[in-house]
Amino acid sequence: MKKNLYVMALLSPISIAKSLPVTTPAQPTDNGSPGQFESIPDSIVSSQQVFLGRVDKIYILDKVQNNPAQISGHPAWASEYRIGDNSQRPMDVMTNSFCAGGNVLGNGTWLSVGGNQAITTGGTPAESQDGSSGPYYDADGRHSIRMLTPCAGDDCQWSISPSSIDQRWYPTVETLEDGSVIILGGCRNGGYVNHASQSNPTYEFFPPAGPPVTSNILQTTLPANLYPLTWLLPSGKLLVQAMWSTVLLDRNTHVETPLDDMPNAVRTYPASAGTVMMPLTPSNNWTATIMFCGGSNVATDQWTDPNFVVISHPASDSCVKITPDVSKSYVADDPLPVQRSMVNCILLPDGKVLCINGARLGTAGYGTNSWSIGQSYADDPVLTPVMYDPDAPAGKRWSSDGFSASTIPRMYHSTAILLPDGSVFVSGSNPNADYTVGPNVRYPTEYRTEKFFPPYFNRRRPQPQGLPERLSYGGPPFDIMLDTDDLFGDVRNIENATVVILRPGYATHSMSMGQRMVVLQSSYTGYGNNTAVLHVSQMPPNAAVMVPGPALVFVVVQGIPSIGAEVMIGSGAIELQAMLPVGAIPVSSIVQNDTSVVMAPDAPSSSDGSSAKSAAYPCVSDFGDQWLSIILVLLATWAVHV
Ligand SMILES: [Cu+2]
Repeated sequence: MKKNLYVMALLSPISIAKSLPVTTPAQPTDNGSPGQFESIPDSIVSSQQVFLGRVDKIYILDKVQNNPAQISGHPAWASEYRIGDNSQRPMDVMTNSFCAGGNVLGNGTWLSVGGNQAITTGGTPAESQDGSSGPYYDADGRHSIRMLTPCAGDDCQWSISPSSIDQRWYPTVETLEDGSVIILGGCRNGGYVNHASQSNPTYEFFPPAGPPVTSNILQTTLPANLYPLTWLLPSGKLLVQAMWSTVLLDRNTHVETPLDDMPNAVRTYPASAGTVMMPLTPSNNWTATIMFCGGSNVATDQWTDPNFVVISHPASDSCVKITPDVSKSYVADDPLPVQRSMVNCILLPDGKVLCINGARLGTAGYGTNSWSIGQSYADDPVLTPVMYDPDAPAGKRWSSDGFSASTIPRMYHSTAILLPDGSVFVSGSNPNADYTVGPNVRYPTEYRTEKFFPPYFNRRRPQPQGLPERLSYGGPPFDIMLDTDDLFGDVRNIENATVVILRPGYATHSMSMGQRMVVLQSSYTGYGNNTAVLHVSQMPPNAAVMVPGPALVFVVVQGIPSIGAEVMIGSGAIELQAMLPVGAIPVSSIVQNDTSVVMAPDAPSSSDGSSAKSAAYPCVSDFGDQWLSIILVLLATWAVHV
């Protein structure tokens, strides 16, 4: 038996990873302290919408306003922020991206969808809507699809899609299995909340696939149904949550199946809860659970009541979860330690969720009311992040232990997004109709920008070798090599190592459209010299688990993530994705010494039910002399037995 194992090991084909382009992460260049904020250079436009376009580039969109940064002879309202040296360049996005939605197509092109009409100073409508009116020279953004394919150099620019959408302000954008997007909801002309006279209760697709389809939930959830909270589920249905209602939407038949009403608080804008799909993992069989935390308990008729003093209305601390492909009911989870509206919940590669920014009083939105502060509808900013640990016992899942507070209030129009080094980029906040700064402005147009460093940040990071640059749905497995430093000197740490695919998404208005994390199926072969190989399956053969397009891949050992590397999920094209048979991965084992193999107690088998028998074989040339010695030992053992 032993001999057969070794023979098969030696005759196994060299890892597929060796034949594909691979990347090897290193260590963070930043010396950030865990739990702390660090100031980094100011953004040149206020960060209302943000996404990570490449591992080294952040793209920021603002609304049209009098930003000092100029482009094409007018103020800029978009920019590129280079992560390595914090250099920035203004970008011309042409149409008014105020309160747009966004996401990434399966080919890696990012979209910023919808927005406001062309405006002039103070947000008042411009004389012309075609971009010919100063001082901002912006065109109507309400029908607009702005497109950007990120680039390594400085030559990529935003362009406007020739096909326009139905007029939408505050739409939601969710990417689908073929890499196209669905665009849902919004209103035609803005305002604090939606109204029947200007609601757009429909959804449509891009690339275009027919006229907009009317949606019942969007018709029946006025007024607090802007930016409907929407996730593609592994079943292929969409969870749509707006005001108190929840449905499963079948976008092919247009049937909406009601689920239970949302308890405790409104989560949609402008209540603006933090929302996140929890990691999809082999142990939960890639089943989606969505968490909603915070928001605001405002009655349906209260939103438009002239006596509603928004700024003194306390936010909610309630957290609930739903697993919509399994159950129609919400379940309560540990409440937030502090009530919070406008909170951004960020998936960290270790599977925890960092919730950051927001306010204890009031909601999103702004205006000139007797009670507003400046124009802010929110007050009492919550400055300390809080982290959710899904593996902690009930009652102990939230913690801010070791976290310092920021000094910068970040409320309406603030953002946060995960960076490849595992830190969080925190920027924006602007409850003002136009650029507003000054010593007496309590909640200004915010350019100050920070990084927040989660607890793992200053730990020595795994430097896995063999990370693929592309993943298929099903298909042959690949190998990732970890050396003794990556395993913190103990081969047993391979037992909890995971390979994580994480898409940070398009962050705006407390949402991260497209944010998702998938843990790949894997097994391992550990060696007596405290090195190991992870045998890793490709993506599960279901594009609704993780839609095609760019993402980050991390290897996490003992809760410490590597630096994230860029990986393309699927074909890189907007098309029906190929679903391949799932290649078997070997049974997990640790080779204790020269002559014995110890089988792990509950080694995984491949998802097609077969169980591989061979140990895998590391890439010699990629990994150095330690593997050569292992091979020589194996050869010697084999020779003795033969
Ligand atoms: Cu907004």
